[in-house]
Amino acid sequence: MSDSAQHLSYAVPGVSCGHCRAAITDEVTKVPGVERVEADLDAHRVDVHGTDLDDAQVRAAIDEAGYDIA
Ligand SMILES: [Cu+2]
Repeated sequence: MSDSAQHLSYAVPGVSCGHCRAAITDEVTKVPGVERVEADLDAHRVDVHGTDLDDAQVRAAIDEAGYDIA
């Protein structure tokens, strides 16, 4: 019974268009436990939903996509 739904939120100033959204979604969905990635282009924010998420891995994936977290 280790399942625990989680929601992590990151301020990512560089997220500004559909390309950014696709690049980040591609990378972050590879992280174990991630079920859904939402990139808000106006708020420059990335929301990650899943179970047993590893914050460090999600941050690394956003970095791998080429974006800095504020
Ligand atoms: Cu873009």
